[in-house]
Amino acid sequence: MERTLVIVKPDGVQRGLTGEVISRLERRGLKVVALKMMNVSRELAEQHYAVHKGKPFYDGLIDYITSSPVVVMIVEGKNAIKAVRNTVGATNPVDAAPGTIRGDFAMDIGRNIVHASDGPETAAFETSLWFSEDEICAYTRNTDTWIY
Ligand code: RTP
Ligand code: MG
Repeated sequence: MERTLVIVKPDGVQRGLTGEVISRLERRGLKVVALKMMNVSRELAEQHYAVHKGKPFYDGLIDYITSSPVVVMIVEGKNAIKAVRNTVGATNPVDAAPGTIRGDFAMDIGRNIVHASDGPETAAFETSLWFSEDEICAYTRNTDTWIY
């Protein structure tokens, strides 16, 4: 089982798409094991987006992610990192396939609704950056054997 970090970004929360995002992940068969709403401090935003420091869009990205509350969660499943990235769709919504979250609900690369970890190292770093161990629930659902 893999765990990955998913954030419903400020535009997703403001547009009332939090439930839609969670619902799509849950219906796919992924399991939410941690979940909270929060305001993002600049310090946390800068740690989360450290790899993008110095890029032209960095300052705007930090302003955006700290502008209004986010809903952040850890999602678990077999190959969860890849499964979530594929459900979210391409970074630029105009390139995202219809049927993906970004392809169905977004228009602009700077307002693309969702963040999802892009690989195993990033997922490990991001899940521990946003959540403490005691905020994560390990549990069995009685539907799990119908998914795998
Ligand atoms: P995310 O990290 O949010 O899941 O998105 P991603 O992996 O698909 O994209 P990434 O390359 O990590 O970029 C992080 C976020 O920065 C914004 N961005 N703007 N050229 C631009 O204006 C530009 N490029 C990236 C997007 O909000 C992207 O999700
Ligand atoms: Mg990324």
